[in-house]
Amino acid sequence: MSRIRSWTDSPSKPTYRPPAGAVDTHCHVFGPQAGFPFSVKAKYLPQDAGPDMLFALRDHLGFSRNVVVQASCHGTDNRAILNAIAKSEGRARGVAVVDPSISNPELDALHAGGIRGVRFNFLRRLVDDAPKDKFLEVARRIERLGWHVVIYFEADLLDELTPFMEAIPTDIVIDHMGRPDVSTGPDGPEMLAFRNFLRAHPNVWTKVSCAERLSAQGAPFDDFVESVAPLVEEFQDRVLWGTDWPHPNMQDAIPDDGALVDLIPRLARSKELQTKLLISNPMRLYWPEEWEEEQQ
Ligand code: 0GY
Repeated sequence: MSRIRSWTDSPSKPTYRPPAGAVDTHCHVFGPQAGFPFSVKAKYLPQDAGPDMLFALRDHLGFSRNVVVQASCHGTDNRAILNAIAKSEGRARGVAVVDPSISNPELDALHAGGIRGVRFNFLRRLVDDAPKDKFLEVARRIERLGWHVVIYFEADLLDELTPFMEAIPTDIVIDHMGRPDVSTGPDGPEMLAFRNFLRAHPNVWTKVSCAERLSAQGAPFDDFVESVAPLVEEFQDRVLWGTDWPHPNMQDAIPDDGALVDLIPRLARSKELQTKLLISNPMRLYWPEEWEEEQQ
């Protein structure tokens, strides 16, 4: 497998300036491979995109913090994201992918390293298996740490996964809204099904991210904006935003990260909504102690 490159080295400077303290809640690191090898089960082999590059992009885009999500190419070896968190000077936290047989002391060590959630990935093109029964056991075991569960699936699985998600005792964050078809507007069948799911499940949050994957039209992503802005308004206390840098598997349509940031004021159409999306919501989930202290 040859190593692919799915990001640009020269993203534009966004016109929109995120408020001070803004959090990019969905990004990854790839390696660097010399220190942090990819999994033998990886479905893609990316070029190195390590913490220095991530933090340079964070600063360029005007963000303050990152939530680094374990990418499938690193399997259940979380050392690359732990390395990024350790180098961030307190400005990154992480979401791990764990082997269901992980011990409690190993979970405690991940917590000490800045991990605040586990990710369950149901995309067949990214992982070989997704054992719901074992995931559920993991979800029950991480509850004591105050973590949440991040789930990545595509819209055709929403109904099938609903009983599984209802059995999870913690908060749940759904990556990229469960990848709905945004081309049919906010009340198109998949967007409506997802909004109804959020209405019925107050412990479920979502990332309103990945216009570049979900838009049928491409930049400037009008279909995505039209479908997603009403969701941001309705669920304003349960939405997060992220760049998805370094955009795994997007080598044939590499997005401009600056243009993605410029979507934020179109999705969250007031300063108040932007503050919730970029600061209050992610801080409550990933830096709760710091957030509570700041509120006093
Ligand atoms: C994303 C999307 C993708 C990849 C991964 O873990 C991963 O490899 O999440 C994808 O290919 O859709 O959220 O980064």
